[in-house]
Amino acid sequence: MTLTIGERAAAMLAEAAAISEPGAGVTRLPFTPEHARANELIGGWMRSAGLKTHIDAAGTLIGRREAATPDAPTFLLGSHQDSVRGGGAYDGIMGVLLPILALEEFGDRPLPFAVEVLCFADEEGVRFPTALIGPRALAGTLDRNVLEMSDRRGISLRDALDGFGDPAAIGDIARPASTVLGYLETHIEQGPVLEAAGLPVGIVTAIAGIERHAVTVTGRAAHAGTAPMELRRDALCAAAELVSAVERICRETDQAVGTIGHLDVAPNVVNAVPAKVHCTIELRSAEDTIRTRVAERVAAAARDAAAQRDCSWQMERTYQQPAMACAPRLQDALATAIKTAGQRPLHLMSGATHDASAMADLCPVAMLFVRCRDGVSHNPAEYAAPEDMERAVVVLREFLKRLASDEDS
Ligand code: HGY
Ligand code: MN
Ligand code: MN
Repeated sequence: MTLTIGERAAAMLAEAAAISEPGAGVTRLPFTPEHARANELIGGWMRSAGLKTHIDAAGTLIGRREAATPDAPTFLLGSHQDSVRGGGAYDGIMGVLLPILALEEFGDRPLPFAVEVLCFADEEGVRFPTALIGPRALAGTLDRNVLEMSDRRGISLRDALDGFGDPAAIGDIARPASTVLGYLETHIEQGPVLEAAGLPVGIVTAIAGIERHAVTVTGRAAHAGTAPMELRRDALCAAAELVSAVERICRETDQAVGTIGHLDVAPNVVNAVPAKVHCTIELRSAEDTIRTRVAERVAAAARDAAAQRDCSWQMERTYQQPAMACAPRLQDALATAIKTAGQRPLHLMSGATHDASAMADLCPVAMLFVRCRDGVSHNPAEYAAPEDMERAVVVLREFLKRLASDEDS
């Protein structure tokens, strides 16, 4: 029985999803044995579609299709192979697979531009307190100091990358902007907008800006039974007030969201007043000025919460990327491709960040969103329907055909 393209995509993503650490959902972190096995599988997908594969110094798996003429520019597509812990089967990797399936249609018919499908190693920033080293290396914006950052086991990004790419050469792979036509990332929406509109695909207008802070609140451990309440320096109570403040400030600020995704308590035992809390604060907004203002208010809330309990506090920004607008010309080309594919174009903002955020420093970028069931993502229940994935492949094909006719003319 011949599978539809959507059914093939679903089966291939299910196979990829099985390449994971044990546990619910998909846990596939960068520069791990799971990543190596995923690269083998995805490299096979690329080669079956006629792409030549290699891994660049930043650990990006690249499938390349040459142009009709050797000095032609390249159009880039792709997304990331890694997941969050306990994530879904579509975030990232679907945006690597669908362009590969779209390219099958062209067989070995040369296009007036080369095409590369990029499979970035680390977009989520879960293992290391940084992310996007692949697109940043291509854009020439990578701060190589991040190679010294370590994961929770003390393994540096440099050492982890060594088995995949070439840390010493990571500064040499920046692409000249003149050689790149643009970058188009296909991604599950991770939100409810397309489902609410009854549409299978959408066009991203802009990607939210993001900043992450590492917060430490320090009080004093004490006996839970003998320490009077008024003499305590309870770090967790101070942190709890800060957590509530982040929620309150972001609820009352339009276009801002804030999350405390990680929190550790020490000594973390039932009968001791908490001495220290480490937590992360993440803020996002489509407007950078809004995000900056929220961060100021959050820092003031941390100061007050700590002062009221005679605790000290630190809040260090560990990551940030500005809000990024997608290229109007590529958005228009996507809209035309969507209409040609028989769908209604809908434009929407992305609250999630993506590899495209960093690729925008190299070339014009666009994103094609695919409907996400219940808007659920970063969760094992994440789901994109085979028929929606098929429609996205048709849109990608129409987009590349239109780009080719523009380039030819
Ligand atoms: O956090 C994000 O927005 C992306 O999924 N890494
Ligand atoms: Mn993603
Ligand atoms: Mn994600």
